[in-house]
Amino acid sequence: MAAIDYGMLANELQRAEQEKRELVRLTAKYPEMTVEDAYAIQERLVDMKRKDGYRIIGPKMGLTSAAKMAQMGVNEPIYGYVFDYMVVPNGGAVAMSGLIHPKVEAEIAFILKQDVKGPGVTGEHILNATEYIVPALEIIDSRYANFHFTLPDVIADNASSSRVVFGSRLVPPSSLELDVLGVSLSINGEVKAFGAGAAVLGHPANAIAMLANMLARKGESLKAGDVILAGAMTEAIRFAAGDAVLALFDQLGTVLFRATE
Ligand code: OOG
Ligand code: MG
Repeated sequence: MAAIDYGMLANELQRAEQEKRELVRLTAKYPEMTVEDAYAIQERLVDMKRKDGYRIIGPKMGLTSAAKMAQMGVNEPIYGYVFDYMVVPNGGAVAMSGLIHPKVEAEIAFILKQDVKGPGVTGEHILNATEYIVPALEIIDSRYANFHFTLPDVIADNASSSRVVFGSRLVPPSSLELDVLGVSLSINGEVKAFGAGAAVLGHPANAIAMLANMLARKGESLKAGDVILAGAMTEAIRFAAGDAVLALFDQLGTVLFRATE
């Protein structure tokens, strides 16, 4: 059996993103790949992006809702990293020519005012350490053909991170009840999906707590100023050039982009 070369596989994933090219999932060739191997590949990929001069906005959680786990056929949450080059202004354009086969999902993001270090972190700790809640649309773009992957594949691929649009309204968490906060996701005025905060591990703060506890395994922590996506509240929806994509959040306002050629 071939040994797994983390650096080489990270490089393949990086090139697939840059060249907008689909890859066959890594586990087709390396069926023995573990979750630990996959995070080691992700770490190499993240290092490559940093060496290219890109900055991390924050880590993100993925596959934190039943809707997403069922859609992707995967049964445990994962994390990845969102970089500055992925951020699109609210109301801005997402060019399809820069992407492979993107999908969009509605999310809640947390902006921390304090560092948070696991293990033992709870949702309540997270709410106390949060300065603002901000609504978001995440655009995911798996580098694997047809979004077909297993858990290690999607971890290695930085949890399909590709673009993100943040809303313009920042609200302190004390004035929100995030579990009952609802969202609808529409394309060209037609509602495609809807959900609520509770879809994300019962409460989106639980997803951020889980992230802090997962990062603690490698001695890392969440940092003040991090902007952290809690994971999709809805299933992910395909869109096409010409589409206007809008998320309408209770109390948090709208997040919107237009897909262009
Ligand atoms: C993995 C990314 C999942 C989320 O919010 O659940 C994710 C994927 O579905 O391709 O970002
Ligand atoms: Mg997501």
